[in-house]
Amino acid sequence: MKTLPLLLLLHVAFSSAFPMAPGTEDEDENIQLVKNYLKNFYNLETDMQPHLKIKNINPLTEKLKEMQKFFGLKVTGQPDVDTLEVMKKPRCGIPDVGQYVLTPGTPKWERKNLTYRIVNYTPDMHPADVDQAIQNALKVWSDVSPLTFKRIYDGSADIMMSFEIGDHKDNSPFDGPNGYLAHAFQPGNGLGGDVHFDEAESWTKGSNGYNLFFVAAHELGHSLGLSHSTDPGALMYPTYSYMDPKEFHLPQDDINGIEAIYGQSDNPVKPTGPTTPETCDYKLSFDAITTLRGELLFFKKRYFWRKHPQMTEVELNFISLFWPNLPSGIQAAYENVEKDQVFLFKGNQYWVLSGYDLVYNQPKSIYDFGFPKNVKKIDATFSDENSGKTYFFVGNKYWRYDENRQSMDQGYPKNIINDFPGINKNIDAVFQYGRYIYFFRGNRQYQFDLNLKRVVSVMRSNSWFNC
Ligand SMILES: *[C@@H]1O[C@H](CO)[C@@H](O)[C@H](O)[C@H]1NC(C)=O
Ligand SMILES: [Ca+2]
Ligand SMILES: [Zn+2]
Ligand SMILES: [Zn+2]
Repeated sequence: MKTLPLLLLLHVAFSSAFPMAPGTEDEDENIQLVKNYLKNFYNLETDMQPHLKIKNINPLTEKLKEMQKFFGLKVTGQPDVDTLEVMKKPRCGIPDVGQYVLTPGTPKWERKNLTYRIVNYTPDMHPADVDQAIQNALKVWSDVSPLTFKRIYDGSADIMMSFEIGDHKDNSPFDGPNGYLAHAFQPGNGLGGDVHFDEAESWTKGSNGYNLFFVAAHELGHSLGLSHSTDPGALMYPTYSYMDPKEFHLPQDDINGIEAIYGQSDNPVKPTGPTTPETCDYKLSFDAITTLRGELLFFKKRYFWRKHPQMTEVELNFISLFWPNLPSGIQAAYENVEKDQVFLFKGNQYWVLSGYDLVYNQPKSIYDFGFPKNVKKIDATFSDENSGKTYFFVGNKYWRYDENRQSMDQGYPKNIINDFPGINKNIDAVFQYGRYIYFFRGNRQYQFDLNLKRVVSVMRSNSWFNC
């Protein structure tokens, strides 16, 4: 597992999120993984003598529950498939013991003018790119706080940043490739504020290996006094995720954290950042929805929810975690079940998944489908499994495409209202499930019967999430 590249690792994760047949994983290896993880990140005492165990309380189960609660997993106290999957993700080396955004005891810097020093470089990157990544990571925090960072080239800085290998004499040895990527110390003298990167990783300025900017920005959060956040969209979430650094905006959860310690930035415009959508928010709306091999994928901004209609669990993920080359803000999506392909649309471009894999990294043009040039984007789309016809909704009109002939049917576009009575213009998302078509607009969902040609039920958009 450890030597697999990130993408492969995540693909394994994707296909195993739902219960698998028992005995397909090495039991002993999993138990060791669980023990090590809980020891490292949840203070599990593994050398406790059996006779000292408190009756009826299994510390392993209790710590496991704590970990499951932190990650928003089902709290079972059992090392189930979902739990093992989270434990296998590359992550920051700092424990998750803090329940709150601030480090317990709220350590902080008493000065606002801090210094930093880049002690050494990694051979993986050009030194100028390392400097740039670190500078950008510091800017993430100075933009939203009264803190300033001045670089010094020798002597002792508040924040000493270095690449280290294995045991580097601070009681937190690194573990070779993957696993722990880096760690940092809370504000204070000596090691306080320092950031260490595991030199065994492959550091990059792009999406291969680990992006130094993201890891540095996260670790600097610890240097300034922040702990791990339970918000899966936060920079201070403990596991690594990649997105295009140019598209990165510090999430609101992290802004709230740093402001709670140091107050607001001196900038007259109050900084704000993206918030993570809440699964059970009754106002929740979606950008696009599609089926994929029996599951439902609900897209919104940088995120998507994954739901198996027969399972109660819902998973919120970053789009970029599974498909680094897909943009955020997917506007429409459909599945061609017969070909095992999913088509994802944004603006006048589309991407194709074959199963779970992106077929080409470069998008294609929607005009391939036969749209006229005045169509600039697709609002929503679904493909009718039975007829092999794909429906594209744009404003108050719809087009119908024949998947077998690979061309638009004659006589389109038509008015949506005439053929889908009760469905209005500007649809957010649509998908087919069983004999019904589900249309989404804002926080409303319209269950449409294709045979009866009418809406049979109106529900909240997130009715699929068992809220
Ligand atoms: C930070 O500012 C204080 C007050 O202006 C000054 O005394 C101190 O020398 C500065 N420290 C650094 C490291 O620049
Ligand atoms: Ca490592
Ligand atoms: Zn961390
Ligand atoms: Zn260290």
